[in-house]
Amino acid sequence: MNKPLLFVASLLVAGLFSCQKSEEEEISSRPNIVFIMSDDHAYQAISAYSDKLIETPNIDRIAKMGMLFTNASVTNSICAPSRATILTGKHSHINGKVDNHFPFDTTNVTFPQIFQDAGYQTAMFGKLHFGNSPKGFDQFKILPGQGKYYNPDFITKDEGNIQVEGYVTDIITDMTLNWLENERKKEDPFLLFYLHKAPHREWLPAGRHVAEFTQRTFPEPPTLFDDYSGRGRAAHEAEMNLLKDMHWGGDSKIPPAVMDELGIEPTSGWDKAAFEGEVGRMNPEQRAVWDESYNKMIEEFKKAYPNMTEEDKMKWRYQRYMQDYLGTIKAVDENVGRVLDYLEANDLMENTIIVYTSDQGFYLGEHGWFDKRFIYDESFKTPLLVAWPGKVAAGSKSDEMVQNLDFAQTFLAAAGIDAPSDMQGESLLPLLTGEGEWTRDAVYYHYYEYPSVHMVKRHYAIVTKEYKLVHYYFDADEWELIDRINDPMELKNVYDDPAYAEIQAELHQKLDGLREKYGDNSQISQQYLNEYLDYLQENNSYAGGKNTELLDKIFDGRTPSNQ
Ligand code: SGN
Ligand code: CA
Repeated sequence: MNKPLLFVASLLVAGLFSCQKSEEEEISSRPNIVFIMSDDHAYQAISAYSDKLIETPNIDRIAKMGMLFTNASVTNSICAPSRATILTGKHSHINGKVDNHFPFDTTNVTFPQIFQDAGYQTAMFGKLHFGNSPKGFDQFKILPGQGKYYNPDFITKDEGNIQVEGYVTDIITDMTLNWLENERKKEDPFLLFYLHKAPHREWLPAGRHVAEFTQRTFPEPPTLFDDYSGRGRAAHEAEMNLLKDMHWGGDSKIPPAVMDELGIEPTSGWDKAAFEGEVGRMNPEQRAVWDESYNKMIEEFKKAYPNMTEEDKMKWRYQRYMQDYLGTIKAVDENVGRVLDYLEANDLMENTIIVYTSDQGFYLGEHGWFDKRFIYDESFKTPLLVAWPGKVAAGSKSDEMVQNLDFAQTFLAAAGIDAPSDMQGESLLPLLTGEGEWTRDAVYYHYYEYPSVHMVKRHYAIVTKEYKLVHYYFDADEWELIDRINDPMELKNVYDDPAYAEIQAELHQKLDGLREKYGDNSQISQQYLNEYLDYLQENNSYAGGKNTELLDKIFDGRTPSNQ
C-alpha cells in the first residue's frame, strides 16, 4: 500500500473506531432513571410540601437535590388508569384504561418497552395493579391486585407466584436493592420502577411504628365538617365520608367482635371482612407487636364510645385514620432513604434521574373525606419531586401545570430516544433544566369510574393555575367553576355568578379546544359508559355503591341489579 493510501485507510479505521466509541459513550452516559411511586400518597403528607402532619426527611432529600412541583396533577384520579397514563403517555380514553375494572390493554406501547429496545436494563418492583404483567421489563416482582401489607404475595418473572414473610414496604425495597446490587449490569443504564403499596387502604403500619403512631394526634383540616353547600350533587352524593363510609373494622381497626359488642353497624358489606383480610394475615409475632398497641386503643375506645356525640366520632375517626395512614408513610420514607443511600454510596447520583410521585393524591379529612377520584385539589394534584444532580437546580420549585401524562416523554427526551408521535404529554425537560420552551397553561382531566365504590360522578374538566371548569355528567348534568386563587379550599361553585361570566365563556372555549386536541368527546364517553354498565349488569353488581335508591334509578330501564 502506498503512503497516501495507508494514511487514508488509517484515518478511516480511526474514524470508525472513534465513531463506535462515541456511540458507546453516548449509551453509557445516558441517565439512569429511578421512578419511585407510592399509592395514594397525598402531598399534604410530605414535609417538602407541608410539615403539619408528618416529617418525611428522606423523600424531602429529593426536593432538596432537585425540583418540587406544586401544581402536578393526574389526568384521572384513580390507581390503574393513572399507571396506564404514565406508561403510555396517553389519556385514559386513548389507552383504554379508564377505570380499575378491566385489565390494561397490553397492545398499547409503553415507554419501558421503548427503553428496553434502546438498550436500557429495565426492572419493576411493587404495585402495578394492571390485571396483567408488565411488558418491556427484564425483571419484575409485582403485587397481585391491590397487594397486602403483611406477608404479601408477589407475581414474579422468574419464580412464579411467591409469598414473602415481612412488611410490604421493606420487602419491595429489599427486592429493589438486591436488583441494583446483584442483578444489574453495572455498565449499562437502567430504568427502575420502585412502586409502593403504602399508603393505600387499609393502612397497616409496620410493627416498629405502631407504638408511636397509635399515640399521636394530628391537626384537623378546616373543612372536616364540610356540608357541601355551595357545590352540586356530586359532592353531596359521594360516599367517602370519614364517619359514614370509612370501615370501623377494616379501616379504623376495631375488631368485628368489638363492633358487635358496642352495637356498631358496619359501613359496608365488607367492613368486617376487611379487618380479617389484613390484620388476620399477621404471623403470631407480628400480631403480638400489633396487639400491644392496638389493644390499648381499643380499650380506650370501648370506654369512650357510649358517650360520644356524632362530632366526637368524626374527630376520633379522623385521628385514627391519620395514625394509620401516616404510620405507613413513615416506613415509605425510611425505605426511600435506604435507596437514596445506596445510590449515593455507589456513585449513582450524578447520572440518575430520581422521581418521587404518587398515582394520585388523597383526601386526608378535607371535605370530611378519604379516598380520591374528584378533581378537587387534594386528589387531582399529586406529589412530584425530581432530582437530577448537575442538570436540575437544587432546591428549585415549579408551579407549572404538569401531569403524569408527561413522564414518558420526559424520560424519553432525557435518554435521547425519540418518543412515538401519538404520545400526548410534553417533556418536562424545559422546566427541569431551564433549556427550551414550556407553553402549556391548562390541563385536561376525565374521571370515569361511576357508579362504583365511593360514588364519585363521572366528570371532565379543564384546569388552569387560576380556575377549574368541571362538567359532571351521566346521572347529573352540572357545571362547576372554581376560583382557585380566591377560594383555595374549593367550597364555592361560581359557575352562575355574573362576575365570572366572561371567564366562564373563555374556559368553555378552552375546554372544547382541549377535548379536540386530545381526541375526547361525548360519543367516546358514552361507549365507555355503556361498556361499564353492561359489565355491572352482567355481574349483578353496584360495584360497592351504597345509595340503592339512586342506583336503582340509574339502572332503571336496564335490569335493576343489586350487589
Ligand atoms: C378499593 C378500596 C377503595 C379504593 C379502591 C381503588 N376499597 O376498592 O377505597 O378507592 O380500592 O383504589 S377497599 O375496601 O377494597 O379497600 S386504587 O388505589 O386501586 O385506585
Ligand atoms: Ca392509588
